[in-house]
Amino acid sequence: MSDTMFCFQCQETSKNTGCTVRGVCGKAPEVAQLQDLLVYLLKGISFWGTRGRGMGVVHKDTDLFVAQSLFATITNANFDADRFVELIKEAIERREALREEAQETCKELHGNPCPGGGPDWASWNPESYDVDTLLEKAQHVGVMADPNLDEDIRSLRELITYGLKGIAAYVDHAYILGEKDPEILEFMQDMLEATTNSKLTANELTGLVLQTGTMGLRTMALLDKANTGAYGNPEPTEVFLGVRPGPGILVSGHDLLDLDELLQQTEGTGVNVYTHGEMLPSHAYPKLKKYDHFVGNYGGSWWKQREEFESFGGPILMTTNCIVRPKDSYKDRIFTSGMAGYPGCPHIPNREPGKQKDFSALIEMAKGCDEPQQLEDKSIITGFAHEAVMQNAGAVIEAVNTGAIKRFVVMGGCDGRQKTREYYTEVAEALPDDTIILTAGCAKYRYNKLDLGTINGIPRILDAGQCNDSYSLIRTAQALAEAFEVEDVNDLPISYDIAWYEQKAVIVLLALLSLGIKKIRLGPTLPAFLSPNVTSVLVKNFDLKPNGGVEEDVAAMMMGN
Ligand code: SF4
Ligand code: SF3
Repeated sequence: MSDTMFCFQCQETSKNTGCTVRGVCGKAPEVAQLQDLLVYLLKGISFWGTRGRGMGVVHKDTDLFVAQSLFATITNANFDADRFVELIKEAIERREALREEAQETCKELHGNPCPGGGPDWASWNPESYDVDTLLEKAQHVGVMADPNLDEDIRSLRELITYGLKGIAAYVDHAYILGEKDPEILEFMQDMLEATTNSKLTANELTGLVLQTGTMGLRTMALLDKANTGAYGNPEPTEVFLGVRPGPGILVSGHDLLDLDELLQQTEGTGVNVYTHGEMLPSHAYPKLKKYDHFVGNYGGSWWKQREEFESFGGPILMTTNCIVRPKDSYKDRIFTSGMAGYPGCPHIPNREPGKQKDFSALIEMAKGCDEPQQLEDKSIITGFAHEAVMQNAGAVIEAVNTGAIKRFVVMGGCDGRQKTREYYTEVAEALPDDTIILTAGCAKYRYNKLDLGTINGIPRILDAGQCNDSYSLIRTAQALAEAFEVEDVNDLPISYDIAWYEQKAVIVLLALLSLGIKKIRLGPTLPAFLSPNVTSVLVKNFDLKPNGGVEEDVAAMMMGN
């Protein structure tokens, strides 16, 4: 068993080449290796899933399981080795059930047990589920398992895989709220299968990258339907950043149903609920903001949690990424749910049919905890998702026509802890007063508390919501294109200065590229998993560029470059 690992899926990867000893995110080599093995086995499920589908053999729960398992491997979602052992075991059991039925059906249809036993990922069974046995196998299945693989092919395969991880997160959220689209799950398996196909050329894989972006957009649309269907269209809403007397529970991540059920279960208990990180935009949903004890947003971006969770004092629910290794001072107050996990922190079991998740452990703990210490007392505005922007479309269009608004700058994406991300604060400050920042995702925390004023009453920072609500930014761009009768969205006065960190930002980027959007600035570094040739293709076809200096980038964007 080796204690080395290789992971380069996120922006903070070591030396911008790859984490090989331990993740910069805190991921232990053992967890990284188990994640590699899980992804390998998901390709095995996809082998049988794609073949079985052609014969009418479909295991819907397994299709969703593939998405949920990929979701568990995104950056900062789940650090719990035991959980990955369970997922590996379930993956093999599900794959075997699918294989048996596919082979039997094939025999019935064609008279022979086609298509054979399949490749290793479709047929390997461990002697035991002992972690050492699994880790031994994991040594041979990771990103660098074949050192002779062409680096462009590896790059494109990983780009597709990371895009799929973003899709996985969003489709899981949609399914949780009852919005389903089996073709998305099928597509994920088609693409996982494609990443094992040695016949595919770099050109063909590039085509699949763009198809992944198109499916990413469809997934974000599905999640938008799920969120707005369940909770109404977000409304521009002032969110209080201070605290109220009384105990509180802090909710982070992206899962709105967890938040909804927690709000219902805390109503009338005297326990307040606060959001952290990517949960901030939930305050704009009519059916969530109605709760009086839903007090406000506490703190800032995910990477500040080591200080902010300590001062919060009460229990914290992490519904998805981003979890940072907790300090001992508050580790016993962290709970995880869904696909998130952290060793030693209690995990709230999934809901049983027709029932809610049981958050009583958090509520009881909150009653005995210190009250949150106030960090700030102002408020900020969120809730500028597509419907809210459409309702103000007249004012926006008039402001563009009169020259009051010269340019929109999309600055969505992820935040991260690297100091170089101060660039985004500086860009927000340096942009001229006649520009509007369109944002979504936790990238907003780099500038959402700045007082940038308004243009004709329109706030200069329009926050559409979580990273998945980048869909709203695309809808806004399309609506502007219609209003100004512009055929090509690239002709609009919109610039893109996107920050990325984890794989949900990868799918947002691919969605933008699939729409033909050009001249996107990406930072604070280009992904390590893009080989020089793949980068050149993106530069040539899409004019994708790394962000540069603040002044030069602002000047270039104002010139439409
Ligand atoms: Fe490194 Fe990012 Fe992978 Fe964590 S997720 S191990 S920081 S590349
Ligand atoms: Fe943020 Fe983790 Fe990506 Fe949802 S919370 S955008 S980084």
